[in-house]
Parts: sequence; structure tokens; C-alpha cells
Amino acid sequence: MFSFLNKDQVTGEVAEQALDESKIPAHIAIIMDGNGRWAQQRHLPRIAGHKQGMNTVKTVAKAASHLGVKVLTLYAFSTENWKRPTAEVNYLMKLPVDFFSTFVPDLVKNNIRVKVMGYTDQLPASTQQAVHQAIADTAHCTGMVLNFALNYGGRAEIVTAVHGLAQQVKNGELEPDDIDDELISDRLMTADLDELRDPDLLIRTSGELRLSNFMLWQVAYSEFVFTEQHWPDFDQTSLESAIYEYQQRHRRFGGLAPKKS
Ligand code: V07
Repeated sequence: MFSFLNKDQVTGEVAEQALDESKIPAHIAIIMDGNGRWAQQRHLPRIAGHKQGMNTVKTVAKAASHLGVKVLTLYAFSTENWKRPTAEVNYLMKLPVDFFSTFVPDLVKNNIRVKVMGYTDQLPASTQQAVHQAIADTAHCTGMVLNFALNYGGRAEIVTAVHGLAQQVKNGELEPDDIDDELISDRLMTADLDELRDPDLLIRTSGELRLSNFMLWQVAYSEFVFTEQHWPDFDQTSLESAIYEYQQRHRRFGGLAPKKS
């Protein structure tokens, strides 16, 4: 089930109530929507919103890490985003480069490891280079995983997994009956996150109530929290409010008893 946080909840009292530190969602995924709208409301170009959005990524990544989140997955660029104006796409492709040059030392200081999921081989070479550098420079970090979905699409991810399984069946390496939930999960781009592969909490900013092809398989049992705040306005308090909302819910995995954590 989902809920909509109102302005009081994101700016005030709820976040000040103590969070239960034993029930921090281990994996939070965020659809970072509303950068363009944030800019347009200020009569700024859309790219100014993306730039501010990148600063929010830094703030929220540090806040999540301090709260004890184990994986933070951020939808940075979807396979559909190529349809945007060329200048905007070109700007977006530079953001990982900017991000790397300004934030990697801070990530290392906070023991945060960068991971990327998506069809990264289709990105410009300079973007791929920056991404690989960020991964390499944080490879030794043992704290939170900051997982960027870059040129990611949920259906394409499932199609890729099914192709792999079908090929193995064709080669006689696998029986159709061997294909189950776990085997499919093992072929998705989140497989290397092991027991943390499925988000506990999915947040979408900026008022849209859609999944937009994000982690379709992995969010099967996630709690959804929607907020009207645009991504550049989202901050530590907003994150705490969303986690507070998450903690108020009884989680049922299709069964009768709430999940024991
Ligand atoms: C992007 C900033 C956040 C708001 C939403 C869209 C714009 C961080 C990255 C990034 C990705 C990989 C990496 C390091 C940083 C990023 C894109 C857009 C394409 F290794 N923010 N951000 N990438 N935005």
C-alpha cells in the first residue's frame, strides 16, 4: 500500500518523532522526480534542476548512510530518457563526471561504495569512464552501497534475464521446471546485492503515482511512499519522514503474520 506525505509531514513534526533504529529499511530505492519542474517554477533552465538534484543525491546519500541504510538505489537515468532534448541528455551524461570529481572523497570518508546497474555500455565513453572510476575508487568501502540505476529499464532487465535462461534451456543446461523465483532474481542486475537485492521501501518524489518501469520484479513486496516534494527540495528530514511512514505499517508478505525483522 502507499501513502502520500503532506507538507506538514515532510517539513515538520513527524520526522522529529524518534525513528525506531531497529527498523530502518535495509534497502531504499528512490525515483528522483521533479528536477525539471523545480527549475521551471524558478524560471531556470531544466538543467539547473538536474544540477541541484545532484546536490540532493549527496545530501540524501550521507543521511541514509548515517541512519544505517545498507543499500540506496537511485533512478538516475531510464532507458526512456533518451527521448528528451539532445542538450538535456548531453548535460545528464556529464553529471556522473561532475559527481565523481566533487563527491568521491566524501563517499570514501563515509565508507560508501558506488555500484551501477543498467545498460552502461550504451553510455558515452566519458560517462562510462567516470562511472568505472567511481566504482574503483570506492571498491574498498564496506558501508552503505550507493546503487545508481543508469540507462536502466525494468522490463528490459527481465527480458535480458529470460534470454539467458532460455539459452541455457536450449543448451540442455537447465530444465524449464528448474526456473523459479530465486533463479530469476539471480539473473537480475541486483543479484550481487544478495539478501539486500529487493527494496524494503520505494520513494517517489514530485507527486507522480507511477512506477515508470523501475525495478518491476524487485518491488513486489516493497512499501511505497509518495511525496509531493520535488527532488531538489528533498532532504534528510524528508527521508526521515518517509522512513517514519514505513515504520508505521505492518508488513505482510502475502501471509498472515507481519514479517519478523
Ligand atoms: C543524475 C542528478 C539526480 C537527479 C536526477 C537526474 C539527474 C548522480 C549521478 C551519478 C551516476 C553514476 C555515478 C555517479 C553519479 C547521476 C545522471 C543523472 C545521469 F557513478 N546524479 N545523477 N547520473 N542526476
